Amino acid sequence: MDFKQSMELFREAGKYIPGGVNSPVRAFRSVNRDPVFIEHAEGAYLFDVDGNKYIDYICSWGPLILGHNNDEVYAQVAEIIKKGTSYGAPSPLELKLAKMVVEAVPSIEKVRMVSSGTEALMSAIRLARGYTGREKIIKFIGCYHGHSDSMLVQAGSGVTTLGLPDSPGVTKGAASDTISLPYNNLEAVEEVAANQGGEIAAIVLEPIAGNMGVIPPVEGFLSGLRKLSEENEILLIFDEVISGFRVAYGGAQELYSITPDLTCLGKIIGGGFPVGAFGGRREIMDRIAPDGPVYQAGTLSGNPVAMAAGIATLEILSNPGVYDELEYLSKHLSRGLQEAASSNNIEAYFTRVGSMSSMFFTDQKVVDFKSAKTSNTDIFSTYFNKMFEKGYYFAPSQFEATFVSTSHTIDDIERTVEAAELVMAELK
Ligand code: KE4
Repeated sequence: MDFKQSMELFREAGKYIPGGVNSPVRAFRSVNRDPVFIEHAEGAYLFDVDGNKYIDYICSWGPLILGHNNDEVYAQVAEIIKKGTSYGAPSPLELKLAKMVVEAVPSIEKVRMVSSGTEALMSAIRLARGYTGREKIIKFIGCYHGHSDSMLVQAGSGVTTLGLPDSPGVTKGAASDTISLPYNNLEAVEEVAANQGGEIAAIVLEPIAGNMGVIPPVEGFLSGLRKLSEENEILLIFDEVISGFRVAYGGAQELYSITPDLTCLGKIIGGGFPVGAFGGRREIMDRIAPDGPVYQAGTLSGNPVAMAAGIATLEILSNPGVYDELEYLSKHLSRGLQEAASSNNIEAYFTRVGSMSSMFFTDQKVVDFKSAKTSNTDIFSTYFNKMFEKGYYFAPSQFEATFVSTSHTIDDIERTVEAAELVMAELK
């Protein structure tokens, strides 16, 4: 594979953009290579500026559950763009997507659109504080909830990938109200609630962690948090920016039958356009301006183009059989990689919920950040690079998720597994 043009672009980009990228994980730092620049994408495939083709297992970090340039999404976007791109005023499309989200996620009675997952979480945290009159927030080590100050405390995703201490610029004040506890550790939450329950506005978590690699909730964790939060009048916030419409049409809360007080969404509901959303019970959401005193706003919130793409995406996802297809493809991939690793005596731990999965290069059972960090990131980097150079584009970090889309074929999956078998044989 030739990467000449990408390398030239990356060198040039470094002069104008921090790290040459507009989001740190894209810099490929933890896999010790320069990123490639994408020229176009189609279905399950990415094509870089040097003409190399890849099977894409990042899917734009989750949004493209239907693959790149889905015909129906494209058609609806092309149609709306003829009518303008941003009105700065209400549009019927915002109402339509809001109603689809409310119908899909019963815990959401009202929803506010924003332009990113970070904005959704930041707004939900402010709302929880405004609604309860309390200030402290419990989050979980290794979960990533976007880059707003109070969430950048022992965060996952790029913060973990780049091995950054909690980010400079986050003031002690901002961080002091955030309590970070080990994921899947209910006892730790019970202890804090016993001592400080009355000070805590919300418990926020990814109901399925996707930013320290994929880590499902252990039996009783979510239900225990639900019970604990009710007993202490703490709001339970599910960050479903990844899992929303990913693991089920109603998200992780449908899969595990747990009803949070607030839910944050993003990624898939924008169909590849900038979007985020937060929603929940009417009595809480009515505290948001202009009905209530908790201020939140956004120039491009509910942008008609993003709404059109989101509507088209959810319309397709609501069809019967879509999640069965995603389950079939993702199970086949995960099992194939597992067989490739075990047949080559490569120590690896596998996790999967629906069409989000991970392979950790460790012999430990991975249930939280601490056990995820036992993974051998050098072996991951070697595996990543060998697969990448064969045309298989996984997340350039041990601490991210692998996604499949409805545009992946079983042939794509089987070719990927065959390539992994060859790579694993070289690793041992
Ligand atoms: P954005 O602000 O990036 O739209 O969403 C933040 C966010 C919130 N909550 C969860 C569970 C998330 O996973 C994210 C963002 N995910 C990362 C990758 N894991 C986005 C990729 C990136 O940072 O470039």
